Amino acid sequence: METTDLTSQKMTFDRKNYSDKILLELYESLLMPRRIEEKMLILLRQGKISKWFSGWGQEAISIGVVNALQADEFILPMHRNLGIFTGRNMPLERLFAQFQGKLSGFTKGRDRSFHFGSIEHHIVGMISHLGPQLAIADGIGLADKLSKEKKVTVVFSGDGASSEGDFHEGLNVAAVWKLPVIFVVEHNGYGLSTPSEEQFAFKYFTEKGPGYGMEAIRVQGNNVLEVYDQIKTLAEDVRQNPRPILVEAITFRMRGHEEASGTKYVPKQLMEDWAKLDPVENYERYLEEIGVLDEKTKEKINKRIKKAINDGLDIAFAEEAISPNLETELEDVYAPFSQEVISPTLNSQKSEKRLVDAISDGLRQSMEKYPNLILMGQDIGEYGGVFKITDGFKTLFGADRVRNTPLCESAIIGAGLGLSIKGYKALVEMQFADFVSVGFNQIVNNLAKIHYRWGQQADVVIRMPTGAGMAAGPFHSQSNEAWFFHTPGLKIIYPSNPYDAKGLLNAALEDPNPYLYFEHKGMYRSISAEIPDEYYTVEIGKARLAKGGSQVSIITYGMGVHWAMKASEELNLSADILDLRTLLPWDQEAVKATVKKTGKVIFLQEDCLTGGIGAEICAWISEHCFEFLDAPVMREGSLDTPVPFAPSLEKQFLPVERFKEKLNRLIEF
Ligand SMILES: Cc1ncc(C[n+]2csc(CCOP(=O)(O)OP(=O)(O)O)c2C)c(N)n1
Repeated sequence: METTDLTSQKMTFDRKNYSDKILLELYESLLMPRRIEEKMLILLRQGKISKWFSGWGQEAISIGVVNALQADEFILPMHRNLGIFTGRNMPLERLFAQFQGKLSGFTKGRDRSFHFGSIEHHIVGMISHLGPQLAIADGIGLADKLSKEKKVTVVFSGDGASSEGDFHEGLNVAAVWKLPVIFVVEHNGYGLSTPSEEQFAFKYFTEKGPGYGMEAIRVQGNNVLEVYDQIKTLAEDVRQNPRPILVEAITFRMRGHEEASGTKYVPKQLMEDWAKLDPVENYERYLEEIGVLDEKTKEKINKRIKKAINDGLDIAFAEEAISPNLETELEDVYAPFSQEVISPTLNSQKSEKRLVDAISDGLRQSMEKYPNLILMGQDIGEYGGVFKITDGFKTLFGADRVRNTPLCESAIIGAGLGLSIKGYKALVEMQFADFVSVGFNQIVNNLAKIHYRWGQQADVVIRMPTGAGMAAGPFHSQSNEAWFFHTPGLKIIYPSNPYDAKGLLNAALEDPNPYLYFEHKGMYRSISAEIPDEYYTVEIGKARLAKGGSQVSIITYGMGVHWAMKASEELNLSADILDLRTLLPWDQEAVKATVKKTGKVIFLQEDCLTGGIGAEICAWISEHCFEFLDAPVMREGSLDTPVPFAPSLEKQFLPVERFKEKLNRLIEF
């Protein structure tokens, strides 16, 4: 749409059967974010706050929405939705403390402005990346639908953010799964300096809804009564008949993207036209015209608001700046969880299981143990997953809990977080670990950071079929554990045998923190062992001595354990082989113990050498175990190239032969 078309709306109000009381409540609710913003703009000029994202002129959308929903229905706002926060009656002193980075703010000074959520207020705040919000709303909507809660969730997006892939994925999943989610697009003409016509080539978002198989309506975003009435009506309908709806709210961004960036690029006339459509002034005039608002009431309301703002600011300003506490900062990265390892009973029944069966067995038992555990992944339903881990699960647990998903890794991981927010557990299967690259943002920015930022757990496990050796080429063979190893807030496990595979998966599903669970495709059907039939867990963060020896320490994980065993046998070595099992957090004690024992250490990984897990652990050994070393710390890994397809090239890529040579060198040192 040409941005100039946006003003074509006429501001007419229709009170329908709404009482004077409701009309006045909406007025007071609408006035609050405007008055706060006036104050914030002054504080910004005085250098008392550092940044401000203005919602000036767009307040009617937030206020219409927040008042139309029930207090326990989730709203997922963006950066111009102050009215959602005030409309949910958040204590203003906490809100202001949040803006100032104070301890009593919602993120304890760890994140800025509107980047926070509050379960108490049923608000899930954004991360800077904008689009990932939509999938979280899908997860919340899915939880409501599964629990038959008859609730609706509202998520916001700007018109600019609608160009992100996450927007498409979020809407598509909601449409396919008929989720009770209202997607409100605030069509405000610009995304930073980019006008709508440079952002997308359609006119109205209402054209998009039907393309997704979704109803879509357009509202005058500056008309609080219209937004309120439309959302209220839709919400009542969606609660009874769960489905997604796209609501396009036409409005305009009256100030800069953030205050420092200004509005020079916006035609002056456009600003003037839109100023006439100011949501606060027009609604106020309407209420006066119909005799609902008089001077005395107006004064009373304004006084009340002013006092609330000033009181809140006094408290927030009086609070001292945070004095950092190292322990709390580190502790809050993860949700509190203390694992109680469940060991198998002494004479437990055992059966021979391949790695693939062990994973499937653990998953099935966890599904039985946790009725709130939901599986999601491509082709995991009827088809049983491409590696058949979930074969028969749909019959056992039903299609609600074993969910075939569209092809959209980002939305499904985000939906997992949404489920977690509603008290569910989610397990997401990547068809191949390689495809996690298109869900990367949700993992490293949402799942990993949410507990540290505002104390929300992300009870999500992501299964990662990984590894090379099957001539599957660069996109079905990668070892990508190191992509995540560097991200605080995640836990990473990588079993090398059926016993650990089952026990570690069960353990990960018990823990409310986000996990990446790597399973080597090459071991699925080639490695088997007798393992207990009953449910058990393996300790997270604890390495396993795969073989005891005295000449040399080989520290490794996954397929590396099998290569190390074979090499030490072939070379007739007495090697101490340490299987890390958990990569994050890794077992420093066990690493130190083996180095101390042999004085010679080599790290082996299937992943490319540069920047891998070995790089970190070898650096740590050099720093912390220097006095025990009789030789340089060595490491071997795959070549620093993509994983090649042809078997001869792949053989050269993998570290097996180079490792043996290096091991010999180390022994002879
Ligand atoms: C993935 C990503 N790319 C770029 C940005 C920088 N950025 C922040 S807001 C914004 C414009 C968003 O426009 P829109 O969605 O229309 O929302 P509006 O600011 O107009 O309310 C941009 C480019 C970002 N936050 N995230």
